[in-house]
Amino acid sequence: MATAGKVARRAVGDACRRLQQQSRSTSTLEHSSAQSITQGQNRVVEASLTFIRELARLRAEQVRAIGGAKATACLLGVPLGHNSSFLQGPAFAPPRIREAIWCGSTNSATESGMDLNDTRVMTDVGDVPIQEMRNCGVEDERLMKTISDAVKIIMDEHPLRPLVLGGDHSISYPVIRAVTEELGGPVDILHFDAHPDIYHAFEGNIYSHASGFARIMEGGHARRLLQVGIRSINKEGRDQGKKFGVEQYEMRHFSRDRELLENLKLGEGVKGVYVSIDVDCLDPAYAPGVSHIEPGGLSFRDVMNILQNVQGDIVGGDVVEFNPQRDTVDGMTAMVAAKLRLTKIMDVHSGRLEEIIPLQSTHSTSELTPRHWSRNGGRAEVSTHFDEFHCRVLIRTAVESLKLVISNQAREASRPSNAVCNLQKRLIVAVKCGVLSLIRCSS
Ligand SMILES: [Mn+2]
Repeated sequence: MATAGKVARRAVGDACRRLQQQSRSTSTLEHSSAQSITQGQNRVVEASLTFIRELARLRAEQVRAIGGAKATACLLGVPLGHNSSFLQGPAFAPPRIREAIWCGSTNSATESGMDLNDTRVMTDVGDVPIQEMRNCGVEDERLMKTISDAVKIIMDEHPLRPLVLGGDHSISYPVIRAVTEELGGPVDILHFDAHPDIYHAFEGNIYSHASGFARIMEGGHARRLLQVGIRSINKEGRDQGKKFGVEQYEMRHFSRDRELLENLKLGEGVKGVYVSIDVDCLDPAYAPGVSHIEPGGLSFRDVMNILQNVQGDIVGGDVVEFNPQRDTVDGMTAMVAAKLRLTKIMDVHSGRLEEIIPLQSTHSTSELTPRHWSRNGGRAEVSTHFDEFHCRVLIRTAVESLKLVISNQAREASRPSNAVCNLQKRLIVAVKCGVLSLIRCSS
């Protein structure tokens, strides 16, 4: 199992190298360059999906081996920001949200008692390599299809269900399209947002983050679309909403609608419920790290109460539009994004609490997650329980944290504080230990 990921990763590297070589030689082979570039792009896309497929298989095998899970939330990062109409920072969000999930400042329990260290509650297959594909000239329609394919790959692996970390809101369309195609029918969509995102096209872009729900409704992917938190809506937004029969709950009426929204029963007679959370649904006081700051929004508690009370089978979800470039230095919005996606979505994904067989404390495949490491200040023992995937997650998390620390230092252009130095040292230790463990896993 450990070598499958390695083979896939090597395939991605080889495909990229071949494409680069091809690109270099196009000047001498102009007549065939377009064709060979297309072939190269095909290989890069296929290699990217192969890596996600192998990871999904591995994670699902682990979950099934432990047993007891009816559904497991499977994180999939989609670092795509170029369909934003204003800032493109959401492309950098997925690693920041993962960092917040495993941050040692909070424990790993959800409010309703699920433990995120239980791999049956939440697992992760990494990111769709959006920027790498764009660097190879892969265009939007193909990118959108690749996102859909990645979601289908996850859904093919029982009991995984996709929980997508954006990215800007344009990614919800390919994700929801994949979910409904895979399930064979429409879903009910619970959509939290300051904006309805339902322009026919925004500035000529039909894939704009402001147009995703027009594509979703045109495609017949939703029976009901409930938009909650709306407070930045113009005539076109209202007209389009009427045209598609969207239920738009505007913030100006929130106190009136609160009871209804806290008692939603969705997904009956269709294939389930999909939850799409644009972080800007929250008032910027709770989540300043968004591209479009709209005062007068929901509180974190408001969103939690609606999510925790919704009745229905949640078949997938996304958290989008977190922009780390506008967050506070201590990552306040990253934590909000992390916590938002760890509530009701998680709990339903993992089946009812009583359907989970409690793990023996001596037999936890995930007892040495990055969270465990940060709790021990990076001094955790290297255990044979440490599988390849956890090593990779650990290394990635540590490297990303290190980058953040270094970039913060550079930005501040001042002497780093002792706290920052200590964090840096711990992260370097974590990276080294992670690499060592990886070597041990592979051998
Ligand atoms: Mn929005």
